[in-house]
Amino acid sequence: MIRNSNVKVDFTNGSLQGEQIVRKETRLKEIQNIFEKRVDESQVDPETIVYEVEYYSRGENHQPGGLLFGRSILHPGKVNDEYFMTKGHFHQQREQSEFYWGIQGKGILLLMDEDKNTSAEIVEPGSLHYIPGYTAHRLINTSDEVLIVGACWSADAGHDYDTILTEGFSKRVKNIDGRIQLV
Ligand code: PAN
Ligand code: ZN
Repeated sequence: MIRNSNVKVDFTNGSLQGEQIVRKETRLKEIQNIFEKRVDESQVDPETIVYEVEYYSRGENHQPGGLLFGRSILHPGKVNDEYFMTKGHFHQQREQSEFYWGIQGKGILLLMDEDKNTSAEIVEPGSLHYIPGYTAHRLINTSDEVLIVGACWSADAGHDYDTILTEGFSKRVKNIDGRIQLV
């Protein structure tokens, strides 16, 4: 029998429709400590949603050989001189790589290897980013509109957030005198 796929991707914004779509939102209060300076609650509400992730997962989630496909939506905003960004992580299985691609908006993909060498790539509609294994990755929205980024990664890659939470990235993207700078 020839049948329809049970999931659809809207390539204008990366949104997924269908079964087995996992969705998660992350609020500022959950990730306050990734920013260098304290969140000033008179400037930005800790309940603000910083980013949303959705991906197609066929139940073989943590099994070897599986793939996950999805998108991240990073909202515009700042905490002092830093832009809204994702927590960032190494994969639990360090050798696992990942593809990102820009769909909407503009931002930066910050990459850091295990020796803390950092590089940064501009993410914009049509840009494709290969994140090699052994490389931590974080998205930063440097614009005033939403940043949407597609992603495809190994289902068993896993996320190691602790290393970044304790050691951080060796560089930060900041708005200094109205300019985007890697410092
Ligand atoms: C992405 C990220 C997503 C959110 O799907 O998980 O952008 O970032 P954090 O996981 O760092 O909060 C990915 O890289 N998966 O492996
Ligand atoms: Zn990843």
